[in-house]
Amino acid sequence: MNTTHRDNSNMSTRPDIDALLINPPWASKDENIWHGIKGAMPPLGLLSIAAQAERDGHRVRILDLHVEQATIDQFRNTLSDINPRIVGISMMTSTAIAANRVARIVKEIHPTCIVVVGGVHADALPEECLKNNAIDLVVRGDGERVFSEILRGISHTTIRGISYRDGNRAIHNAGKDTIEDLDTLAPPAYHLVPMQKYYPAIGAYKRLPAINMLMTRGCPGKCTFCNSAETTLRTRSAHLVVEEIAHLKKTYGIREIQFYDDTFTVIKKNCLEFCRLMKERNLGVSWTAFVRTDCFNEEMARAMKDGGCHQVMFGVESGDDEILQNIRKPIDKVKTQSAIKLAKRTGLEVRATFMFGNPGESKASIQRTIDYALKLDPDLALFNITTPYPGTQMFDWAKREGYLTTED
Ligand code: B12
Ligand code: SF4
Repeated sequence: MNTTHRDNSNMSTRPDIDALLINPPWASKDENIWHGIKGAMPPLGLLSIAAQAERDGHRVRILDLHVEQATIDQFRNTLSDINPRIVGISMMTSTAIAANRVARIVKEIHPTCIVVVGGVHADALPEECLKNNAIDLVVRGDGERVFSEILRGISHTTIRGISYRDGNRAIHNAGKDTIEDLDTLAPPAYHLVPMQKYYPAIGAYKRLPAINMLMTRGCPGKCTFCNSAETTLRTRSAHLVVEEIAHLKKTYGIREIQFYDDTFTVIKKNCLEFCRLMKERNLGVSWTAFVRTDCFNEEMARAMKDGGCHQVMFGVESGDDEILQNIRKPIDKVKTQSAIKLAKRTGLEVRATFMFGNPGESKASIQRTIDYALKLDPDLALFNITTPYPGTQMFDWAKREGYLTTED
């Protein structure tokens, strides 16, 4: 990131780029602390939107404020050096405060620039986003085609899945975009981010440099705590994903991929084809993936291992049957136990995640989860406190029942 200060007044009024896409920092609540947590992976949503915009002939830049660990002053200076026509900001619930702040700084420096937000938080709470006057448009759903339409100058009043202000009123255009054929998308614009600066969280990788990828989007699961519940499941073709891995290896020396698909094995045929191709190409790239214990069997485990997978992560959540029912993830505990045994027997390292504090939780059910975790004996066990995120069934329930003490 350019840290030299430039005088704003020298700037031409003609936009010098079409779109600036910003990944906000993982800021803490403290207004004075811009950065909270460390560890960073490329923002795949923005990379995909940028790739589509470039394919359409637009000039695009990405500012990943998280990986750059930029101070607010550095961000202001960089922004003063660029004159974008449109700024797009990504928003998860955990980055919403920072994203709102980024939007205000953008408007302060470039008052005529159109500010667009998208991402899972914006999708869940568009009305709340529009309360920030620095935000002009909210995109719900997949962003590639919709952002492209905004860039092409199509009126936002006619684009599906956009929310905007009309006077003091929030207008929500019907529908939202879901890209059915993921193979039509341009490969993520990795060249627009500082690839050498990314590094994954501890415990998840074996080799560096490592990077995140997705083969599928969406999940048929119905879990009440999860933003992916009941989304539309789609997949990229296995051979295109393998080509992309070969490109990442050749261009950036990538030696490990972390697949962040909600359930990597859910489209069995494509997953097996991916494993076969990885074995055949022998790229020397290892990988990890998230799997549901009821979407895993001997054939899959063996194929994954042979294809270079070294770790699988299972979301076990609870050792209490009633809680598993309550959160709408009623996977048979015997099935979970045998899936974990099978993975270990095949030589795959097992990460298992658990939750405390789901509806119906008691001291006894927490103990049952701890006992169950010990019995399952994964290589790594992670315990999290349930958080009702906006956009989930659990959030709606907690709000309705008056259980939310804060919506921050
Ligand atoms: C990878 C990932 C991570 C990585 C982030 C690395 C990175 N740079 O991507 C890591 C492991 C670090 C992570 C951490 C966390 N994560 Co996470 N993560 C994911 C995951 C699995 C994939 C994200 C992804 O790449 N998707 C693929 C891309 C293509 O989709 P996308 O990002 O949504 O972008 C599309 C649209 O949203 C939209 N869009 C996005 N941004 C923008 C911007 C504009 C301008 C426009 C127009 C459109 C647009 O267009 C994009 C392309 O179609 C999602 C689940 C999921 N399946 O999406 C959870 C998810 C985003 N994570 C979640 C959570 C809860 C967390 C944590 C809070 C967990 C925790 N307790 O610590 C932390 C928060 C970290 C932080 N930032 O503070 C929740 C978010 C819920 C919410 N309401 O915000 C999700 C949705 C999981 C879930 N299913 O519930 N996460
Ligand atoms: S928790 Fe896992 S299985 Fe359940 S909806 Fe989310 S991604 Fe799907």
